Amino acid sequence: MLRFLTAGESHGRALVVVVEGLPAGLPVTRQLVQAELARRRLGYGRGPRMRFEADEVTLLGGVRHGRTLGSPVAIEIANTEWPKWEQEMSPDPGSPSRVLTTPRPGHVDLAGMQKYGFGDARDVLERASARETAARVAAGALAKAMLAHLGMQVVSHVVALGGEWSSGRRPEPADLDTVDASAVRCFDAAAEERMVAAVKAAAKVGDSLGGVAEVLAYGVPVGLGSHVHWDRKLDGLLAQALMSIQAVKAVEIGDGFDVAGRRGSEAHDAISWDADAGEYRRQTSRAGGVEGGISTGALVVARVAMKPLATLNRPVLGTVDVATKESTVSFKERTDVTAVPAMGVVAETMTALVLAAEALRKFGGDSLAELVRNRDGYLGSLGDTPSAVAAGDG
Ligand code: EPS
Repeated sequence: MLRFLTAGESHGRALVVVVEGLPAGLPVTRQLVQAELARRRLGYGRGPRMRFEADEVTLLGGVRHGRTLGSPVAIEIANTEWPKWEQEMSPDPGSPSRVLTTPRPGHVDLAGMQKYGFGDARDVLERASARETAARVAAGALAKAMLAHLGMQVVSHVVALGGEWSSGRRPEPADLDTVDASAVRCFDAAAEERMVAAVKAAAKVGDSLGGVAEVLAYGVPVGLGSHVHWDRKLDGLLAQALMSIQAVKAVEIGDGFDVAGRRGSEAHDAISWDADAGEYRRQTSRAGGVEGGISTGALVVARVAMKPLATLNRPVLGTVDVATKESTVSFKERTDVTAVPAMGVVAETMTALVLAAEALRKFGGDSLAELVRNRDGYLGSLGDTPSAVAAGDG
C-alpha cells in the first residue's frame, strides 16, 4: 500500500511529507524532487511570493546513496519566508500581532473558525493554503519516478483560463517541455495569448481567475482499480484525489458531462483486436480510460476545474467582522491572480500517486526489480472461455 501524509502551514518553518510503501531500490535524488517543485511554481498570474521564495528540499529519511530503502521517505521543504513569519507563526506560547477577523467569502476561513472554535482566520487559512501542494508534489515526484519504470507517464495542460478555452489538442509525454514553456502551461499558442490577456485584465482590477486543467496518463495498463467494490474504483479514486486539490470544484473523467447528452451509439469506445500486438484496442477514450472502475488500457483522461481564488487584491465581496458582527469587506492579502497552471502540475501529482498506489496493489513487490518483473509478467489476457454446457432435460 502506498500512502502519504503532509504537515506544515503556509508561513510555517517548513512543509513535510512522509511517503510510505515505495519499493526499495527506486533511484531518487534531491534534484528530481526539486525539478518537480519548480514546475509547480510556473505560470503567469502567480503572486510575488513565487519569485522570492525558493523550495528548499531536504531528504530526511528513506533514501540512501540515491536509492529508496523501502522505509518511509520523509521530505522537508523549508519556507524561505520563515524568518519574516517566525513571530507570527511561532509554535511557542504567545499571541499574534495581527488577528484576522474578516473571513474571505469562498475561502474556508469562516467555516473553519466555526468548526475548530478559532477567533483568528489565520489559524485556518495557514493550513488551507495551496502552499501545501508543494508537499504533495514532492511525494508525486517519487510516484512519477516509480511509474516511469512501469512505462507510465502523466502530463497535464491548461485547457481553460478565465473563460478562454484551448483547442483541446492533447500533448503527449514528449510535449511536456513545450507545455511547461508556455506562460500558462497551455498547448495552444493562440489560446495562450488570450489567456495571458485575461490574466492581465483581471490583475489590473485586482480580481482573480479560475480555469480547467486536463490530466493525461499514458501507458496505464489494463486492470488498475476494480469494479468489485465502491472504494476500489479507479475513477472514484482519481475523482477524490483530484477534488481534494485546493480550490477545485469539479472533476470530469473522459468526456464526462458531455457524454450524458449523447446517444449510446456515440458515447462509448468501440473494442477491436490488434492481431499483430495480440492486444485489444480502443480508438477513442470517451470513457477516460476507465470502465466500471477498471483501467482499460486506453489513455486515462481527467479534467479538473478550479474556482477563481477567493483572496482578491481588491476585496469587494461582503463579509462580517466576527469580532464586532459589523458588515465589511474581507481582509486584503497579497495573492495570485490565478494558480490554474500550477494546479495542473498538482493534478498530475495526485493522478500519479493514485496510479502508483494501484500499480503497487496490482503488481506488488518489495523492490523495484520485483515490481517491474511482476509487471512484465502480467498478461492482461482472458481466462479460458468456458464452453457452454447444453441445458440438460433432467
Ligand atoms: C496562497 C496565497 C499565496 C500563494 C500561496 C498560496 O501566498 P502568500 O499570501 O503568502 O503570498 O503564494 O502559494 C504558495 C506559497 C505556494 O507555494 O504555492 C493561498 O492563499 O492559498
